[in-house]
Amino acid sequence: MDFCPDLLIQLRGAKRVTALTGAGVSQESGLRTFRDPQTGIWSQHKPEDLASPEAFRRDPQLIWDWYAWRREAIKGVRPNPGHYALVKLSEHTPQFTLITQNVDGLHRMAGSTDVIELHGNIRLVRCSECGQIVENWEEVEGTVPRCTVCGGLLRPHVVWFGESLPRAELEAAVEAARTCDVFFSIGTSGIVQPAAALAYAAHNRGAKVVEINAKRTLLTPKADFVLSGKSGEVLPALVNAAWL
Ligand code: BV8
Ligand code: ZN
Repeated sequence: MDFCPDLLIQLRGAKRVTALTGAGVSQESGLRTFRDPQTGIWSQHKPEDLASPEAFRRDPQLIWDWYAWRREAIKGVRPNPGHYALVKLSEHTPQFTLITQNVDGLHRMAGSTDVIELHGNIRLVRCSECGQIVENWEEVEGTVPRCTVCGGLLRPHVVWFGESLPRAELEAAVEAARTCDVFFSIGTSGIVQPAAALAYAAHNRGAKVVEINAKRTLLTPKADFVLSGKSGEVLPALVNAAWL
């Protein structure tokens, strides 16, 4: 795979690199993206409709079961070469920030540290009343577990549509976008806000925006470098071309 020499020069000379990832970076690990049609009983639901506080209020069991199904789906799933290449990228750049919209935890599993999980992590749940975060809970078919502190219903520790992002994570993400030399947008359709605004924040501060995606997105016309392809193939090749 050949890369534009100017991109390699920008990358080798960058003091600060920030990367934002979406569902596409986990696609080669066997996980469906948000755009991919759901299967089975979930195929008649749009993810956006299920991932909302209103849906949970309306039918907590249905939403609990959807996340339990997704947790089952990620069991045994491993990071792919794209995740590992981002670990390598962090080792070659003086300052690197990884921001993800993914709730699958695969970046951490690949060895990335200080990952900003903007939309939470599906492997954790919290109380919908007192907010107590819980790592281990008893899964009983047909019931939504309750908080041992206040008895409230447990819910996935993720950000639902219509809910604000965790303040510290969002502020850190905006800061990393505004102060980087190179901003990578990897495997994201760039539709969901405010995550989708980060690339533009970086661009407006003079950073070089690099898009890695199997398809064109809303961001493509604005990107300085467009690497079309699968992130699990493009990222390792790029790191090799730049440093090895
Ligand atoms: C909020 C966790 C304050 C849950 C998720 C302004 C304008 C319009 C709408 C809004 C707006 N501001 C706020 C909104 C509303 C909303 C929003 O953006 N709606 C969209 C649908 C228009 N945003 C919110 O509600 C946010 N909260 O703003 O709070 C507020 C509140 C109320 C009103 C106003 C303001 C909260 C958003 C977070 C929601 N939670 N996830 C869960 O997972 O269950 S979002 C979820 O969907 C993911 O985390 C991710 O962010 C998004 C999916 O997007 P992608 O990751 O990009 O995945 P997608 O499938 O779309 O695309 C995959 C891409 O990969 C494709 O481009 C494909 O080509 C590519 N690809 C595939 N394979 C590969 C590949 N690329 C490379 N290699 C491959 N192998
Ligand atoms: Zn509670």
